[in-house]
Amino acid sequence: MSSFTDTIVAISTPPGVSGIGIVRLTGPEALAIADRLFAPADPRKLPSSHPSFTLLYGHVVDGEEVVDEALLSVMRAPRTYTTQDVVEINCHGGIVPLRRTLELCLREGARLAEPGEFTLRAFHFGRIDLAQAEAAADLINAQTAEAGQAAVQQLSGRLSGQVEALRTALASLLAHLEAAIDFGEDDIEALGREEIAARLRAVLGHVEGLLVTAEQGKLLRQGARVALVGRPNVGKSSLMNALLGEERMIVTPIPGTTRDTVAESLNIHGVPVVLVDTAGLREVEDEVEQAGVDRARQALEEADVVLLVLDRSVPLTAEDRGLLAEAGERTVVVVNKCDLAGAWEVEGGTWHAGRRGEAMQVSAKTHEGLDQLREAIAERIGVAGLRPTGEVIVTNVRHQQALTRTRDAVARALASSEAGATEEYLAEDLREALEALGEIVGATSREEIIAEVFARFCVGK
Ligand SMILES: Nc1nc2c(ncn2[C@@H]2O[C@H](COP(=O)(O)OP(=O)(O)OP(=O)(O)O)[C@@H](O)[C@H]2O)c(=O)[nH]1
Ligand SMILES: [Mg+2]
Repeated sequence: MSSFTDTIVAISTPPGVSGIGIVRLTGPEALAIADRLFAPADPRKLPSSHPSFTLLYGHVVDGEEVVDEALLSVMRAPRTYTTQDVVEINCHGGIVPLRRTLELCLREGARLAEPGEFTLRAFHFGRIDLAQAEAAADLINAQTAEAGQAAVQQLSGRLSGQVEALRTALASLLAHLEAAIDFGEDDIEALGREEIAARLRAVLGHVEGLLVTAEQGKLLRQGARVALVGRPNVGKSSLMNALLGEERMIVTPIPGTTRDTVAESLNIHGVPVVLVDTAGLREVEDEVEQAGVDRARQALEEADVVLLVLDRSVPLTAEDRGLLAEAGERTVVVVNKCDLAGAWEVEGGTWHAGRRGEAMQVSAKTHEGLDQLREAIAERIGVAGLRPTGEVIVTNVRHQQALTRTRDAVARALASSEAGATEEYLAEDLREALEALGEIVGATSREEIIAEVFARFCVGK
């Protein structure tokens, strides 16, 4: 992915059958290549002589043979996605017309684009910074509207703007310190210690504020895993169906119905939640069921939140008590079948099994208590403190790590400054903070970081 001067091509729409599909070209030869494989309906209107940001109607042709009827978008440098000439060929969205059009572009001199290479060019030519490039991938991969909003904010440069403001503040402070080091404090108008500390504190506060949003960002990006566990027949699969709003799982009165773990996604207040139904936990001889029980145990280990399901209509068993005894921070106790007469009591929202704890009373059958259960899950995964969409949220682990390094370096500088250390000490920490901030927007990123970022992209973006 080193050359930016050749012309690249990719199918930008997903494989499969659709109304239209787009073959996208960018680079110095994009228009010339389009001229050779496109026969405009009006022969005087060649792509290369066509004005920017217009559509051209005609046919993709291989010599005499018509490959497809198509609309061509002509976008001329420099105000394009990549800043180079871009041609998008809107074909019919089938595998054959798209592949043949792609092959014609390759034959006429284009090179197959690597994943993310269009966006890499936008970054390389300075139209967007690294954080904005990552936001393009995040937007494509967003699974909820809220995650999409966070990506849009970042794509528009709002996070980058804040990072740049921090870099400017630190760079100006560093310039003062370096001047003081070079010329001595007497010769220049040196900043007082108080002023330096105040400026460092302001930067630190801002960085910490951004880091607080990273927890929320992690939720929007990765979501949370919620496992339904319990002994057989308590209604785990019924609850799974009720929460999903569809009859996804087989439900029967026979204990041991679910044999494997099954994961489905659910949107809770904008956070993508993966809900995992599991085989009922019990001692078994059956080899198949045992394998299911092992998987259920594993799902329990991996979950961010564990819904421990109990059946109120029959007395608690030794298995229930055993699971209750294991209940930890991540566990929400769910007492199901509360539409039936209770065989044991849940008093004042607590369960009694040697220990006390909060319990949610629900019915998978009547859906009673399901809203409260959703809220309890939301609270456990930390959705409660979500910021309104539209604010800048740090959603990227790479950014979070760079901000953490920035925070540590600025905190060290602040401590040195308060301890009366020399300018050299302070300057060293500020340089590190600047370096870390620069990595977010790509100003100081090494090649490997950049390559890693773009490897996450799909082909054609
Ligand atoms: N009345 C009533 N019956 C329920 C409720 N939830 C589940 N059931 C019934 O309980 C039985 C077992 O339900 P499942 O959802 O298959 O239970 P499970 O925990 O997934 O069981 P395994 O897959 O065997 O571990 C079925 O007959 C359900 O119809 C409920 O809230 N009220
Ligand atoms: Mg089941």
